[in-house]
Amino acid sequence: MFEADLIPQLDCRGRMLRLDRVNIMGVLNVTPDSFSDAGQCLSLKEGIARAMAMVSAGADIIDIGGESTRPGATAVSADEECQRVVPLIEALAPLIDVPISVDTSRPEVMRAAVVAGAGMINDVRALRLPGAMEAAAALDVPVCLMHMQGEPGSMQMAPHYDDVVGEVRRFLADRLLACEFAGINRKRLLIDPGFGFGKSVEHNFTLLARLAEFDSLACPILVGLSRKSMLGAVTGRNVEERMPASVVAAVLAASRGARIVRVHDVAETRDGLSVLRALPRVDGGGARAASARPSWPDDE
Ligand code: PT1
Repeated sequence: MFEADLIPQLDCRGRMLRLDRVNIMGVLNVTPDSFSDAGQCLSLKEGIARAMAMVSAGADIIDIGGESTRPGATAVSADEECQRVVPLIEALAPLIDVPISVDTSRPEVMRAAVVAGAGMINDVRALRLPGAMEAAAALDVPVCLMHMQGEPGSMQMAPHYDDVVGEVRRFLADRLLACEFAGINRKRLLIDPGFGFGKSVEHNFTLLARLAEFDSLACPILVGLSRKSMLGAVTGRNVEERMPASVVAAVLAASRGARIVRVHDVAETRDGLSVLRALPRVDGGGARAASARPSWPDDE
């Protein structure tokens, strides 16, 4: 058997994502509210340049989204969403070696994006929109299932949980089962607790502290903490000043088992993860020490 066969990895339409280490997912939003050039969308040229810069800085996957899902965001039409992401994916795919994921909940966008060259689906609605489950199953690419309470327009109004970790875990376990029932192999599924999606600051930090409890779902964990308001709440920083807190949050998530960190600041996150990676394994520390950091390929 070849050594590569022993390394757990995700096949993103021929582009591999290794799961024996922490991967950096670089965020590329193609929404007018993300990059405000007086309401203009990110130009194709600029999108390609940003994606290639993130790959050069160490991104292992690029996540492209055409609909903002941040708190209070308003929905766009499927046509508009396609027009934003498809030309960029088409132009970018031949220029980079790393996989591209499409951040969408709509089946028509999933199909068009995968035809254009995307190798993974990142769905903040966990394939709950009509037709999304069937589309993802037919496309046969890895899918990230994220937890969200409510919808982006209203999710931050009154988030409530009796047991946030238990409820998010239960939701993800149910979605994993629904996917398997629809014919999606569990080996192709990732889970994400959905930081900032219908959660109070306290809910978010409880999920981060107890991220390792999602290990029992036996799927790689993806997290997005970068620049989020939960970091603003504890630092008092505006969104453009949250890079250091974001790097710390990404490293904390990785130390608790996250395999993919979705970030804006790729180079800085890479440095932070290098520090985590430098920690030798400590014997005799019991379960805490064992889970303090993920295993790395160069350990053996
Ligand atoms: C995420 C994520 C995402 N986040 C996945 N996809 C966003 N899988 C978009 C705030 O509180 O965490 N995981 N796609 C961006 N969403 C938000 C949410 C941005 C909350 C900001 C906030 O500031």
